[in-house]
Amino acid sequence: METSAVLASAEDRVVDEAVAALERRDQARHHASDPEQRRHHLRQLFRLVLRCVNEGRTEPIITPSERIAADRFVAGVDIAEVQGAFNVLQEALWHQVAGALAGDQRIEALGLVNAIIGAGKDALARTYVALASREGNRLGEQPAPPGGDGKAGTGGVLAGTDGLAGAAVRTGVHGQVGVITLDDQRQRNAIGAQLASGVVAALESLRAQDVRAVVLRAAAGMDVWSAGHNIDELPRGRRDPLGYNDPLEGLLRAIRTFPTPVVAMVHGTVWGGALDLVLSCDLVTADETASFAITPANLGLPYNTTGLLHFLGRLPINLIKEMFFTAAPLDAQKAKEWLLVNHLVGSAELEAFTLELAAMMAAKSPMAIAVIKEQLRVLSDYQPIAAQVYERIQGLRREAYDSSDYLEGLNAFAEKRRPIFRGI
Ligand code: KGA
Repeated sequence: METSAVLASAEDRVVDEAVAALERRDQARHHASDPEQRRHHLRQLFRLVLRCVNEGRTEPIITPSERIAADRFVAGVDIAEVQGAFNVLQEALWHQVAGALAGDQRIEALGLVNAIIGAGKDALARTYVALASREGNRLGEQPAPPGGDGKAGTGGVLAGTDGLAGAAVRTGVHGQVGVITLDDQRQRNAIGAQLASGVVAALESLRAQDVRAVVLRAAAGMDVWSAGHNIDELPRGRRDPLGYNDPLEGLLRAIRTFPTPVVAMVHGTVWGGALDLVLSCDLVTADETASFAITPANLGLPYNTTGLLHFLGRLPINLIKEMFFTAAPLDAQKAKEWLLVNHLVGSAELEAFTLELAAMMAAKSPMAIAVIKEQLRVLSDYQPIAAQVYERIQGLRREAYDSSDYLEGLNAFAEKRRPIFRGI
């Protein structure tokens, strides 16, 4: 069953559960509230989430969330109170999704719900912070302090929305440059539904703040820029591992269609689908610790056609073949020689250099840049292909992801051993 159908049929149940949760909270705090008004607000919020689910994007919740924040701010309602409605709705949605869907569908749906509510909460908090700073900080909080990514700058202050886009993703703003920091040390920034939706929400938040360029980086001190697709979240056969709705695929589209330049700033190692992410950014800066590997052959995973097109648009085919067939990391110097990296600079300079490069682009005409970026995307994606040819490719890929080799690749990773591939 589709996520939208599951949610559409659960509107009353979700709203009831969320209202009841808020009432329980109020009773515990001896607060009085108007249940009918609250039900009305939660129903509106639910319908916004449903619209986002139907459209497969988070944008429809952003402007209304900003409006909700502005209304409640003027009414003197505490931010925690307003965020509470989003939180209880999110929990009620999780319960519905978890009860009605299973396996990968459930993971995908939860990721989508998290991304949508996350984008709403982010918009809400951003509006509160902006209004509060105009009115002398009614939030009673300072904007989040600069993180490890905040020391070098372009003269601007890091107006932190740190932590709002999701636990493993932080955002900051230097002048007109947004910085998105991947910070999941535990799983080495492996890209699953949560991290991907966090980055998509961070992009939306930065777009609303009118940034003119974005830097995508790993947290300071990490040796791994990203370990690629979260292997634990890959489907175990009988299903395209990199289908259109895969969270990493959604993230790549969000970066590629984002209207400002996005610079991947690479310190550390890049693996598998994370290389697709780096190459989906508009420019790449790196230091000597950077290396780049594309590793589906280690997993027995047939890479998706869209992904191969991304590589074909960026790198020579002999390099693509060597990288895919050996799965061996390309070191920083070779990556520079093959033009995978625009600028290779020393570790000590990487952050300042990248922010300066981004600031240079941020000072140019945003309209011209957005249009040229979109033209280049459309032109480089343009690959007329007959339906029969595409279906043949899909058929070949299906044989590979239904094979015992693919399962062996996943099992070997989980069991921390070398895979034994039999080619069947
Ligand atoms: N997915 C899920 N969990 C991962 C992961 C991944 N891609 N990479 C690492 N982890 C987990 C790992 O299982 C371990 O969990 C923890 O992160 C730290 O990793 O603590 P646990 O529960 O055991 P580890 O290996 O101990 O860290 P390390 O020694 O610092 O080594 C880091 C690297 C990145 C070198 C190592 O973790 C690694 O080789 N990871 C897999 C890299 C990879 O092959 N990625 C490709 C994923 O596939 C992909 O993107 C696609 C779509 N593809 O290739 O086609």
